[in-house]
Amino acid sequence: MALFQKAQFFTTVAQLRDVPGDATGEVAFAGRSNAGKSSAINTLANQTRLAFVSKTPGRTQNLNYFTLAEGKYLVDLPGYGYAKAPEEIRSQWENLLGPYLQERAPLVGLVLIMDSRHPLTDLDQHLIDWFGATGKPIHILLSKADKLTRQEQTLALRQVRQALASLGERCTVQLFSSLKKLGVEEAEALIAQWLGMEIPEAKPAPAPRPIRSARSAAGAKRNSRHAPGGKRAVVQRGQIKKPPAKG
Ligand SMILES: Nc1nc2c(ncn2[C@@H]2O[C@H](COP(=O)(O)OP(=O)(O)O)[C@@H](O)[C@H]2O)c(=O)[nH]1
Ligand SMILES: [Mg+2]
Repeated sequence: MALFQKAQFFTTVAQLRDVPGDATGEVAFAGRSNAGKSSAINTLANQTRLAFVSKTPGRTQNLNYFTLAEGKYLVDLPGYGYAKAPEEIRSQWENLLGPYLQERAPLVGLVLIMDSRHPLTDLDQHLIDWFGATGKPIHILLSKADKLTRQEQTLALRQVRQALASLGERCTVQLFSSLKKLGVEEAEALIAQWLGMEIPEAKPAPAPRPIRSARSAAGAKRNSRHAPGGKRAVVQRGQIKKPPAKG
C-alpha cells in the first residue's frame, strides 16, 4: 500500500498524443469489466474512491493517469468485454489501446486483473498476445481469491501459470483479494521493481498472509522464480506469436 498511498488522479487521455510528456515510468492496469480492477487499484492505493474517478462519464473509454511520484504513473485502461459491439472494440484497439500498449516507451509493464474464477477469457488472451509481442513483463492478479477455497486457489494459480508458460518468467501470476487485502505486498513489490521505486517504510503487517501458503503449496520450484529481487528472464520477440490483425 505504501507505494501507492500518495496516488492522485492526474489526467484522462483520449488520444495518444496527449499522454504526459514527463513520464519516466508507468504501469498499466487492464482487465475485463467487473474483474475487480478498480477495487485492486483502490486497495493498492489504500484509498477507497481513487480508481472510481475512471468511471466518470467521458473517462471510461480513456486512459486514466494517476501520479505515484514525480514522473511515475499508474495508468487505468478501459475495461473490456462487457456490452460492447465488436466494431466498438476494434475501433478502441486500433485508435488508442493497441498503439498505447505497443508504442508507449515509458510503459514498463502490464498488470492484468482476471477474476480467479474465470481467468483467461478470449479477450484476456488477446491482450496477453498483443502486449506479449512488446517483450515487456505482464503480472497477473487473480482477483477475488476470497471466493475460492485454498485448494481452488492453488489450482487456479497452477492452471494460469501453465497456460502462460510459453511467455516464460516474464509473465508472473499471483492471487489477489481486495476484500481480504491478500497479495497486496507481493503486487506492490513487483510494481516497485518495475518502476525502479523504493517502497517507503510501512507499518508492520499484523498477520501472516494466507496467500503465501497457497503459493508454497503450489510448489517451491515455481515460487523460486518470483523471489523478491529475482531477475526476470527476457523472452525474445521472435518467441511470441504476433497479435491477431484485428480485434
Ligand atoms: N469478493 C470480492 N469481490 C470483489 C473483489 N474485488 C472486487 N469485487 C467486486 O466485484 C465487482 C466489480 O469490481 P470493480 O473493482 O468495480 O471491477 P472493475 O470493473 O474491473 O473495475 C464489485 O461488485 C466489487 O465489489 C474482491 O477481492 N473480492
Ligand atoms: Mg472499474
